[in-house]
Amino acid sequence: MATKKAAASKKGVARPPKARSSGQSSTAADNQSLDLDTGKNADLARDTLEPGEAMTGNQGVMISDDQNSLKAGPRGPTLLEDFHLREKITHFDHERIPERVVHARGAAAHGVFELYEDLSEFTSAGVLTDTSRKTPVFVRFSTVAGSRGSADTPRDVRGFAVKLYTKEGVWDLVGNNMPVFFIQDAIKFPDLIHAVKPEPNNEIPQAASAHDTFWDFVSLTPESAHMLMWVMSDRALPRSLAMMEGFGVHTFRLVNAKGKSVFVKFHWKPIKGVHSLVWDESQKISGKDADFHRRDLFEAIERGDYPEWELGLQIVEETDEFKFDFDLLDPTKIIPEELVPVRRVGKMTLNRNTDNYFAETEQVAYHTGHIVPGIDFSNDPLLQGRLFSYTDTQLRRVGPNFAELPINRPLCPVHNNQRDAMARTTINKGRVAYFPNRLGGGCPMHSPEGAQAFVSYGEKIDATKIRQRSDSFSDHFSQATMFWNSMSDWEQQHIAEAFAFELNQVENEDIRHHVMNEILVNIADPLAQAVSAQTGIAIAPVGDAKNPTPSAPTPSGPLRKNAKDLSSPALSMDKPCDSIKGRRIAVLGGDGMDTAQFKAVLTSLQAEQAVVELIAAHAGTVADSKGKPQKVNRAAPNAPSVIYDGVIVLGGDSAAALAQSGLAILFVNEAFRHGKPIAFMGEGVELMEAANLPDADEGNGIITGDDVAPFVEAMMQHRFPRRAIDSVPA
Ligand code: HDE
Repeated sequence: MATKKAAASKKGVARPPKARSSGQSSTAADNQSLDLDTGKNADLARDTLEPGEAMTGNQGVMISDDQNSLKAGPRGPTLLEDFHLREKITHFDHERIPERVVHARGAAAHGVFELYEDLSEFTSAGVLTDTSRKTPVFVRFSTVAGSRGSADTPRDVRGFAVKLYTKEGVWDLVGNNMPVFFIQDAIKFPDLIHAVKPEPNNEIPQAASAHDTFWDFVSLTPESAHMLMWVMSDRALPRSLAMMEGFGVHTFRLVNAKGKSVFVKFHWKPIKGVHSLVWDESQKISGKDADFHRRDLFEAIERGDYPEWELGLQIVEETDEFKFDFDLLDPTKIIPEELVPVRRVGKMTLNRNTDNYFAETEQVAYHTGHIVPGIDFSNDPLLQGRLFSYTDTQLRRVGPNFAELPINRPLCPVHNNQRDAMARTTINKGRVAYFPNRLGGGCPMHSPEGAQAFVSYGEKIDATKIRQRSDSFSDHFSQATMFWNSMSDWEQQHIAEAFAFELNQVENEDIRHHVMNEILVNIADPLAQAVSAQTGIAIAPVGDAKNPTPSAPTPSGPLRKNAKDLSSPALSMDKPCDSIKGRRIAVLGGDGMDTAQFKAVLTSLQAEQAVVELIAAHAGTVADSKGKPQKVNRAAPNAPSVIYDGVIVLGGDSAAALAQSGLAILFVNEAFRHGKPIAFMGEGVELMEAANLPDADEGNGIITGDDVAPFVEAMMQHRFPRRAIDSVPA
C-alpha cells in the first residue's frame, strides 16, 4: 500500500499562547509542532507520497486491471458502470489549472536563508534579527512573456520570487532580475502585458518582444526607457539562474520594535557573479535545449553545486527621502550603489529540488502582500497595485484555499474565522466562527502588544484624492543614459544590436521612427546612431518629412538632468568570475585521442568542479592513444556547442578526423562566435586551421599547447566578447 512519510516533529511552537489554549481548532502544521528552523521539508513530507506497491482507486479500493476497460464481451461496447475508467479519465481531464497570465514558465527549488548580522536597529522582523535561525525558502524563477511550454532563453525579464517561511508568517519577496520596471503605475500593467504577449489575431510571436505591438506601446510610454535598456542588454539573457541578481524593485520599509521606519531596497547578489549568454546563442539554445535553465538549476542542485545569493539591503533614513534627484517611490529608478552601498546581511542557499513540479512549482502562490512584522510597504504606485493583483490571481488560478496547500502554508499556526470554500482541507472544530465571541473564550483574539503581531506603519497622510502622477516621476531618460554610460564597449555594442534586431522585426514605419526619435535620441547619441546604421531608421526630429509621427502624450515631458556625466560602474557585467565551478566544458575527442592530455584535462577541470563531457562522433566508448576505452558522454549530433561554456580539442590521432568533420568545425566556429574559450591541444590545432580561426593571441581566449592552466584562466573571464567574428561562419 502507498505510505505517507512521517513528519519529523521536534520543538513546539509557542505563538500565540492565548489562541492555543482556547480550544479552537489548530492547523495541521500547528498539530505537528514542527521545528521551525528547518521544518518546511518535514512539513511538506506529511503530504509527500511515495509510489507504493499496490494500485488503488481514489477511494482506496485495490485495482485488478488498469489497462482494459470493462466491456460487454472482448469486442463489445464499454460499460458506463466502469467506475475505475470514469474516475481515471475524469481526473485526467481536470489535470490543468490556468497557467499564470505572466511568469507562466518557471523553475523552482527549496533552500534556506541565514542571517549574518542582527538588524534590529532597523527592523523587528525575526528573519532579519535572529542570526541563529535557518529560515526555509522556496524560490521560483520565471520568464515573463512566454507561455508555460515556451523556451527558457528568450530575451526577457526573469522573475525571482522568494517565499520565506519565517516563524512570524510567510514573507514573499516577489522580485525580478532587473531593478526597475516598464511602468510607474499598476493601472498600465494590463496594457503592457497585452502589448508584449503574442499578438491576439494570430498568437505570434511566442515569448518575444520583437514585434509591433510591444514597440508601439513602449514608444508611446517614455517611462519605459530605463527598463528598455536593461531588457535590451545581456541581463535579459542570463547564462544561469544562479548567475542572476535579484531585486525587490520597489522601495519597501523596515520598521523596528520602537516603530521607527527606514526605506529599503532589497537585492540578491549571486555568489557566482552575474554572467550572460549572447543573443545568437540564446536563440539557438531555445531550439537545441528549451529547458536549458531549469535543467542547469536541477542538475547543479543534484550534484551539490548549490546556487547561493547574498541578501543585500540599501537603507535610506526617512529624513533622507527627498535627498535624491529621483523619487524613491518611482519604480523606474534605481538608487545607484555608489550613492547608497548595498549592505550584505545574509545568505540564501538552494539545496533541494522539488519532488513534484505541479504540487510545488505550479501551485506556489506568491504575493507582494505577504509580509511579516518589521517589514512594510511604501507608496510606490506600482507596488500598491500589485498588492491587489496577487491574491486575485491566486483565487482564479488555485482557488480560495490556496494558502492551505503544502507549498504555501506557513510553518506557524493559523487561526481565524475564515471558513469553507472550494477544496477546504482544514477541519475547523467548534461552534464559533466569528469574532467577538463569548462561546469560544474570545478566541482567536487580537495580539495588539509586542513585535509579533503585524501593525501597519503609521505613516501620516493628508492629501486630496487625485488621478495624477507626481512631477517627481517625470525624468524618464537620465537613468537610461546612466545605464548606457556605465556599460563597457562590448556591452554597449550588444545593446545597440538588440535594439536593431527588435526594431528590424517591427513592420510599422511610424513605430520604428518613434522609437528612434522619441526614445533612443533622448538616451544617448551613439546608441541612436548605431541603431540607425543597422536599421536604416533616420534620426530626424518629429515633424520632419522623414519622421511625421505625432508626438507621444508624455505625462509632463521629460525633465532632463545633466545625464551625460551620470555613471554607476556597479551596473556593468564586465567582471571576471572567481571560480568555474559548474561551468560545462566540451572535450572533443575520438579514437586515438591523446591519453595524457585527456587525463590532465579531467584532473584539472574536475579539481575546479567544472562539468566535463567527452564528445565524439558516436556514443558508447572511444579508444584513447593507449587503447583504453573511454566513455563518451554525448554523440556529436546530440551535443550542440551552445550548451557549453568552453571547448577543449584533444590532440592525438583523433585530431585529423575532427579537422574533417563538419560538425566539429561548426562546433568550434559557433563557440568562437559566442566568445567562448577554446583550447586546441597538440594536433588539435588542425581543427583550428580547418575552421579558419585566428591563432592564439594574448587575451583572445584561443589557447594552444598542452597546459590546462591557461584554459582555466580563460574560463574565469567567462567570455571574450571583443573577438572579430564577422568572417567566421555559423
Ligand atoms: Fe507581477 N504578477 N505584476 N511583477 N510577478 C504575477 O501573479 C502584477 C511586477 C512578478 O513565480 C502574477 O501569481 C501586476 C513587478 C513575479 O509565481 C500577477 C504588476 C515585478 C511573478 C502579477 C506586476 C513582478 C509575478 C501572475 C504591476 C518585479 C511570478 C501569476 C503592478 C518586482 C511569481 C501570479 C511566481 C506574477 C501581477 C509587476 C514580479 C498577475 C499587476 C514590478 C516574479 O498577479
